Amino acid sequence: GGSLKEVLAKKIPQEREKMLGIKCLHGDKKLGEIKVSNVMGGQRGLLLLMCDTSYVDPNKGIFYRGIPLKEVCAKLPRTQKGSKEGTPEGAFYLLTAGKMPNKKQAKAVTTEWQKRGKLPDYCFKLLDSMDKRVHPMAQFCAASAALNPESKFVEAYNKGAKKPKYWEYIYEDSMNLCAFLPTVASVIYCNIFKGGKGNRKLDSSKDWSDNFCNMMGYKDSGFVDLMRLYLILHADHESGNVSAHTTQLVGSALSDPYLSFSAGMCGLAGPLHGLANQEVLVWLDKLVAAIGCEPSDEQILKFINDTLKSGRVVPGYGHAVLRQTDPRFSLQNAFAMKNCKNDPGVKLVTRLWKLIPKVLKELGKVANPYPNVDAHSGVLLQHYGMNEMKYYTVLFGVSRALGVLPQLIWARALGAPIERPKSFTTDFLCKFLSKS
Ligand code: AMX
Repeated sequence: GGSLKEVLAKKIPQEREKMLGIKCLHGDKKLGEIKVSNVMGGQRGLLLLMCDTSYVDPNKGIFYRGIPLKEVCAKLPRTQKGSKEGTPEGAFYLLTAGKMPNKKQAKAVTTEWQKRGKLPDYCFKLLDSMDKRVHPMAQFCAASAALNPESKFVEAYNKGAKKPKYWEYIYEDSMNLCAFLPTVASVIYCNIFKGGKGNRKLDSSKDWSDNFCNMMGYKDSGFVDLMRLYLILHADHESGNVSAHTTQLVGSALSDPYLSFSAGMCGLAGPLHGLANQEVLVWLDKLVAAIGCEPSDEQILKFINDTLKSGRVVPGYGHAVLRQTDPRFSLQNAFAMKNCKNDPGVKLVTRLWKLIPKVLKELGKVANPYPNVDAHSGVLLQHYGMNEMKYYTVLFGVSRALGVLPQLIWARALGAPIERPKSFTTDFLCKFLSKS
């Protein structure tokens, strides 16, 4: 059989054996040393986590299951009539199974999510009762956690399911959660920004992205294709980032996927993580207000220097790992060049790409002067009329499910234990240092 679950059922025993072998044969080998600065610096630079769904190479960019992101986008099967993009469902298959799906396999995920997507009434009630001042991300986290009565894992665990079987229930929960997310996210959007109006029913002729856009009130097929691309690009980024790692950490306590994902999303809501995409638009709005939509190079350079002089960073530029233009930026720009190259925001972002790296390089301290994913996403969403910046991180969150949930399935499949790093007191450190 070729269903995703069957592919997993075949692959998991092999991977288990491989891991066990590595652990038995090489468990004592050293991967590096721990410096005080690593510990005091947010664990930066330590090889502490294993993650096979994706990998970020400083120079070569982002890989999903070993395939460069650009190639992922090019090769994902086009399952929707008239669409020029692959589907996020296909990306989920790739990240979970470790293999590029064929058209039938990608389509099968779409069909499964249509079937599983009927959101329980109590979740609608919860969302409808939310005060509009509760941030869209806080609503998203609350609803994700509140879906936990749906958990097949909890049910099986309480009935005494055995550890080697855990992944099957985590898989079921992950599939159901993905299926629920477009409805959850679109209800939040419509409740906050459209006075509660909007369609709440999944249409079985539409894929995951099309249903999501449709329920938010967007019918333009160009916007749906943008959403497909957006949801593919933001899905996975190794396992050390805050949202992925939090999901893993909470999942390691055997909290169910609804709770684990919700915890990860609480982290995504921070301004140093998922919230950064709205900062870029705020800055671009200021730029346009100060020097207009088609400023000269000199005017732009002066504006950038003023930003830096005021002690602020240029938002959308730089990265903790990447040392080249973020492929997610390039892929969005390629989409923009094909679909809306005359949009004033797109033109401005494209011009800035030519100007900002030079300025940042001259500072001499910026490790990566090139644009990241957030430098582009906002102007594209605005092109199609989605102006509610406060909502953008929810789109990121819906996408991130496609990465962190496969990571969770695999963690249980491989029997990853509860995470529990050891901490030490400052006193201990001082005594240790005085001896060394
Ligand atoms: N503009 C101005 N200065 C910058 C800069 C930028 N875009 N990026 C880095 N620098 C500065 C840093 O502030 C730091 O200065 P300091 O020593 O005076 O404090 C110096 O360059 C060295 O920093 P770094 O090693 O290059 O970056 P980092 O790994 O510490 O941080 C990041 C990475 C993304 C937080 C940083 O580049 C930044 O603040 N960028 C702007 C904000 C942004 O775009 N965030 C979104 C990140 C993408 C994402 O993950 N969602």
